[in-house]
Amino acid sequence: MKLIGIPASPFVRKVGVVLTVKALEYDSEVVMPGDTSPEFRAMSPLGKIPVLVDGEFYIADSSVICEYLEEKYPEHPVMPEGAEQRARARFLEEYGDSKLIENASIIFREKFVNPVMMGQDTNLERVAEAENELLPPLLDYLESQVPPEGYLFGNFTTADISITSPIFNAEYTDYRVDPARWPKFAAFVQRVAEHPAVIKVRDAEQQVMSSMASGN
Ligand SMILES: N[C@@H](CCC(=O)N[C@@H](CS)C(=O)NCC(=O)O)C(=O)O
Repeated sequence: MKLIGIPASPFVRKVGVVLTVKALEYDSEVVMPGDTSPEFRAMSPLGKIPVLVDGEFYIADSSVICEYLEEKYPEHPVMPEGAEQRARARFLEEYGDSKLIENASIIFREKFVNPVMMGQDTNLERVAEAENELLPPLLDYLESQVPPEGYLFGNFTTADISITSPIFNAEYTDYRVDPARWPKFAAFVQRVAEHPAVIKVRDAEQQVMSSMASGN
């Protein structure tokens, strides 16, 4: 299998973690978001990463990919049991993939991508807005959803990585979820970060990001 995209994308990381939890071997191919090559566009008509290639088959969109993986490779499930829990897991996945990424990525872009990778200025007002106004209500909601111990639904699921992956991007900077204000969610982020699949995927991501920073 091949996972296409830049590993620091929260969506690519999410799929990498699901593949790893399922013990599925895959190669990574670094493709930047918005790549215009006809080969990439043929696989990803919306121009977005990630794309998964599985033999002759390919498909884009992290949620679609994770659902495909769950159906095709049901061993080591990444969805909870039961219609209600599964619906709740999908909702939390969507919450992470939409509002949380939209706002956490402001910090990642302004304090990491722009200054470190692009040599551009950081918009400090935008960072302050994200940290003080946009993210707190989202973190309040997540604080109300995560358990004091363990994962969202017992076993580790796609929802667990979906609601933390955007935070891992913000953590490329000095940003951390404030444990004084959101103690349950801050501890949850830490627990997910310590899951063996997450450690493995983030270690590989670090290697790619370091070699990109050093130009190799
Ligand atoms: N719903 C998609 C969103 C993927 C997405 O937005 N990826 C970003 C990179 S993190 C991208 O490729 N953006 C390029 C663009 O929008 O042109 C998914 O879950 O895979």
